[in-house]
Formats: sequence, structure tokens, C-alpha cells
Amino acid sequence: MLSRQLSRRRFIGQGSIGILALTIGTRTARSQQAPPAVADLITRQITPFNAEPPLPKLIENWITPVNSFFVRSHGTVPSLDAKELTLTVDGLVERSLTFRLAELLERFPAATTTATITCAGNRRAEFAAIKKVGGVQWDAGAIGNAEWQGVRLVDVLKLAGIKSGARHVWFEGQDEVTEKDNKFPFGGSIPLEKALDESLTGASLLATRMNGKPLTPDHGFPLRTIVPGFIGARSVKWLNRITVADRPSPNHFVADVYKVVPEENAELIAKTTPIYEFMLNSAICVPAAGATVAGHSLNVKGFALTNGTKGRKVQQIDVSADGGMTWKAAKVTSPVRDFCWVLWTADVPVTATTSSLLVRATDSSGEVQPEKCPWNYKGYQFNGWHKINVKQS
Ligand SMILES: Nc1nc2c(c(=O)[nH]1)N[C@H]1C(S)=C(S)[C@@H](COP(=O)(O)O)O[C@H]1N2
Ligand SMILES: [Mo]
Repeated sequence: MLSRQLSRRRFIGQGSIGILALTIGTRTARSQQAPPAVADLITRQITPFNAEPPLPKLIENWITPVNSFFVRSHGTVPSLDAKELTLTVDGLVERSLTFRLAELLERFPAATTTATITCAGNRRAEFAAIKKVGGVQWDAGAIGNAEWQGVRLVDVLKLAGIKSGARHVWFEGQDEVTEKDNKFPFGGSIPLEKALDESLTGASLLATRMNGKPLTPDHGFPLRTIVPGFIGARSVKWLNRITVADRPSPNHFVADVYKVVPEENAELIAKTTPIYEFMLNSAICVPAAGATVAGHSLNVKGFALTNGTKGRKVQQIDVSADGGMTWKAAKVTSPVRDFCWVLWTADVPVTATTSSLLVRATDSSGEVQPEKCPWNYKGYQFNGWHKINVKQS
């Protein structure tokens, strides 16, 4: 609670940074500016800024308002001038291209998609039950669903012309991440096949807007990628370069981290495929952990997400108030759309011995969330049954 109050106080009232930076056209680091306005978030790390909403807040809306959308940044938040931004497309293409932002938006048809972004580290804190993992200790709130607007990546790639031998598309941001005395921008990478997806729900975007407004500095102003179905790390913020290549990006965040490995072993890491799709998952958001239960029935609410495979649907969501002996099926209360979370509700019978609540989701391929998630060294993709403890009144 204390951390939440502190973060509220610290981060109130800065809505004008983007505008200020725009009008005076400067590139100032955040340290010289007022802190971000993210009143609905719990700060997990101040520098770089990482924050997630309290879980009851998270599921108030199917489309997550920007104020309660988690922020995951590995380095500085660059303060960019939209008029000065250039996007370069190079590598294995027939024509290298460079666009100003306004040119990009004029040249290609406008596209809108709704997609859920989830950090691969969401629910990382739960690995501590096996063995604590380093990194930002996320609860289940490093996830959000938004309406993104921009242009389609596939349209830009088609204009550039893909050369034979191309297999991957790299993205590079304009932030500065410091790792072991090296400074470099955050980068991502996706297989070419994914980048060329033209479907309504599956097309990746070069997005300038989130929920009808320009991206905020924390979420990548003025330009980011949005890759439906893939972990958040592939949706690169502050984008200024797209490179088509025959292999995944050598950027640290593709080559070294965001891989599921049992230990820090350079050889093993080098040959492990980067994480792309997110995984089947669900969490209880209401009541909050530690809430008091009374009576015979309890209303429980939360979210569920299929893995990032095209066409997967959430088939069933089960909630238990007796440690998994009996389960009650939840009802989906939100729209259902590929690559988006669903919100659900269930009235679950409780007794004087109820001490916890559990949820697990099943998808349309019959895959069920595992009861326990195997431990991994970096703490990615935790998707064991979500459990919260409750008290009796
Ligand atoms: N340039 C850049 N892009 C980035 C990151 C970053 O640190 N730098 N973080 C990534 C990660 S790990 C996630 S989960 C998402 C989070 O997006 P959000 O902060 O808009 O919620 O952004 C991704 N894009
Ligand atoms: Mo992430």
C-alpha cells in the first residue's frame, strides 16, 4: 500500500511533457523533466520506470486505459520530436527506404487493431515459491489490451521489396539501455512470416496512437511496433529502424535474454530460440489477494489469454475455492477477439474453510494451464494456476 501511495504522489501531474518537448523540439532525458503521470500504477522500479496497475483496476475495462496500462522500459525514455523522427527500412530489401513520420502516415493506408500486450516477465514474482528470480518482480498486471492505430508493417515491407533469403525482421528503438558498461538501444525481432501477416487481427502495426490518442512517451511516442500474439518485448517502442535479415536480431534482447533456459549458460542460450508467442494464462483480479470472504458465494473476476497461436480461443475458465477439488466454470464478460485477452466472472461457492482461490484456463486446442510452471532462470512466461489467499471474516 505504501509503495502505491508513494508512486501516486511522485507521479502526479505531468501530462504536458510530450507537448513541451514537441513545441521546443528538444531531446531531453526524463531526469531533467517532471516524472510521468501514471496515477493508477504501482511502481516496481523507478529508474528505468516499470509499473503495473493493481489487479482490481486492471480488469475494469476490456480496453485498458493508458493510465492503467503497465509500463516496461529497460532504459531511458527518450523525449522525441515527432517532426524529426525518421524511420529507416534496410537490410535484405530491394530498396532501402527512409520516411518522416508524416510521410509514413500519408503513404500507407491507416490501420487499426486491438491487441493485448503482455510482458514475458508477467507473474515473475510467483517463481519465488520455487526459487526467486532476478528482474522486475511483476505481479499479474504486466498486461493490457489496447486499440492501436498506425500503418501495417506488411505494407511497408512490400514497398521495400523483400529479397530472397530474408527470414526475420528486426526492430530498433531510440532508447539507451545500459548493460555491463555497454550502452545500446533496445531491439526486437520477429520471423518474416509473422511480419507479412495481412489478416485483420494478426497484422503487425507501426503504431502512432493508443486508444485514439498519440502514444505517450512511456509507451513509445511517436512510433512503436505492435505484434499481436507475441510477448511485449517484440513490440519495440521509440522505433526508428526496421532491418530485414536472414537471422534473428543480434540485439541483446533477442540474442541473450527473453529465452527460456534453466541456467546462465552461454552456449545453451546461444542455441535457444527466442521467445515469440505469449502463453496460455489467466489470473484472478477480484477479490484482491488477502481479501476477507464471508457468506456462501463469492464473485470472482479476472482475465484469461490464449497463447499467441492464430485462431486459439479461450475454451473454458475454471475457478476453485477448495484448493482444486471442485471447479466452477466462469462466464466470459468481454468481447472475444484473436490475440486479445478475455475478461470473466464466476460466482463461486465458499465455505468457512475457504482459504484460497484458484483459476486455470483451457484453450480451444484442449491445452490446459499447468498446475505448476517449471522454473526458468530469467523468470519468463509464468503460467501456473493463479492462486490468491483469502481470509475468513
Ligand atoms: N525501445 C524499447 N521498446 C520496448 C521496451 C524497451 O525497454 N525499449 N520494452 C519492451 C517490453 S519488455 C515490453 S513488455 C513492452 C511494454 O510496453 P509498454 O511499456 O507500452 O507497456 O515494450 C517493449 N518495447
Ligand atoms: Mo517485457
